Amino acid sequence: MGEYFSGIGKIGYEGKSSTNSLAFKYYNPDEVIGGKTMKEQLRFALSWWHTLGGDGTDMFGIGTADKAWGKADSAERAKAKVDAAFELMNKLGIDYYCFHDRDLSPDYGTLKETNAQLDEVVNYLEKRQKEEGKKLLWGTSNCFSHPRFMHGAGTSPCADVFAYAAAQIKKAVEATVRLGGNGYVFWGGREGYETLLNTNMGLELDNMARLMKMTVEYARSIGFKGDFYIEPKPKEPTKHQYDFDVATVLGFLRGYGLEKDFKMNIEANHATLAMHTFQHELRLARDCGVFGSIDANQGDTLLGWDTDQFPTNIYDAAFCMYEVIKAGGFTNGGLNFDSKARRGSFKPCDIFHSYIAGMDTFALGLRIAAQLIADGRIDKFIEERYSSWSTGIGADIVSGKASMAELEKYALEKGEVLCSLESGRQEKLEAIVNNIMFNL
Ligand code: XUL
Ligand code: CO
Repeated sequence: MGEYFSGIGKIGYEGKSSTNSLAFKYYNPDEVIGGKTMKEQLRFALSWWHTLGGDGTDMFGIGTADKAWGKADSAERAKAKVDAAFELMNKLGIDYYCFHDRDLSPDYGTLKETNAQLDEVVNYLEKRQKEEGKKLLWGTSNCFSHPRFMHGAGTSPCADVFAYAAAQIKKAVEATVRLGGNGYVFWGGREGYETLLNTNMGLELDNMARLMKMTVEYARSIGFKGDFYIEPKPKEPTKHQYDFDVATVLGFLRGYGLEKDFKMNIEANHATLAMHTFQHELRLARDCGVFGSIDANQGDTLLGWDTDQFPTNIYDAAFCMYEVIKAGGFTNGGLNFDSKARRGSFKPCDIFHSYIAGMDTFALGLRIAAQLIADGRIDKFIEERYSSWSTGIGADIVSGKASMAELEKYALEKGEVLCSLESGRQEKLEAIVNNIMFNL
């Protein structure tokens, strides 16, 4: 087994004044921040698809990066990818990885042959992950790339395609369980529509729920103890994706009685495509008890698609880690870099620069979030802003004691309530955040 990234050694922590581009400035894995080591708080994961497979191909041009890993034969390449992945994880100090079934091993034409080839790679992966002490954060199934999924998988108008997708997911779940996966993700690849003129939306949603129910039952029956996640995204590849955003997915889960089995895998770029902030999606998931895992990346404010850039926005990372800490930290989830280096960043060392940038961004975000919480001004402000709900009429409303008639009586006696209001103090709070951030 050769070395794929010769000339690059283990990436160490050198602190914020280092100018070494192959060193961490903020990520110090064993340093304790907010009661846990940074490694435990952040649970970084490598994405198999972008990192080992993504070569920069876009709608206007072929790949720019060599991701053949020195092998022309696809079965040999699949194993080489495993070796390259573990070398990367070891050098970057990343403990977890995530995959789609077809990232590990491609489609070989028949499901039988495809499954047999996948087994070979899973066998190898199982052996190598034990040797290297690496873990599977989550697995998933690619039910969107092949032409058979052109109209969707679980939401295809064709029952044969549904059956095929179920068979493929069954196998992906088995691989996830064998590899000790902490989670299993549903991202609604082509589960959506282009036009309602050809779409039976009610049936498609019912079928999607049927597929999820079957998956949960089967996975539990073969011993899967981890979490199931839905990863919301509003559009792309279809014009309208059913798993639009956290709120929509919550409605779907509750409507079909799936809410006890699923949490959310929230991706930053998907949040912004849905016209939400990343923090909005995280906050809603946290408040509704369905926060699970994160796909860390960022979009571009000028581009209306999923650019999957490595995250470098410190504000977003800080507010994200604030929500993660407030949610009690990750349990089965983690921070998966569903991110790709730009097409022009095509050299092997760009993979390192990208991951270092992303990991340092979230490490700094964690440091800031812990400071925001320790400082207490933001939390105290929010607590005081809502203090009218813990006494008097507010407490009576919360406990269900106050009726509409009593509230009417109260309002009539009280008169104008404008004078009960306080300023929202947004600018003051934003300045507090800046003060904490730039004092670190
Ligand atoms: C696509 C996306 C997927 C999911 C897993 O936008 O984010 O890679 O994370 O299928
Ligand atoms: Co994703």
